Amino acid sequence: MVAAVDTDGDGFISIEEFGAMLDDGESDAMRMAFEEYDENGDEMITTEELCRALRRVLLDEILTVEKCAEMIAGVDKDGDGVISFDEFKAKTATKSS
Ligand SMILES: [Ca+2]
Ligand SMILES: [Ca+2]
Repeated sequence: MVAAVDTDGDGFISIEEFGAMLDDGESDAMRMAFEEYDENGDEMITTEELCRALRRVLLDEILTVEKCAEMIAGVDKDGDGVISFDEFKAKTATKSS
């Protein structure tokens, strides 16, 4: 455990190393959440993928593609019409703080 976290090999876990370990745990959880939405694993969440995932979770059959596109647009910082992991991460981080 110590060896795995102790990146500079001095036998002690520094605050920086400890922080890096926590960060990894956090992005793992986010990665898993992201993969829930990203069905084909291409690192992008499309409107269709978001729609399908939300219908699965909310059991909301009347959730429209337009509504999903709106949600995508709210997260989609670079405007390419899909949500990348970075955009997803940024959105999740804002929400939890
Ligand atoms: Ca995808
Ligand atoms: Ca984007």
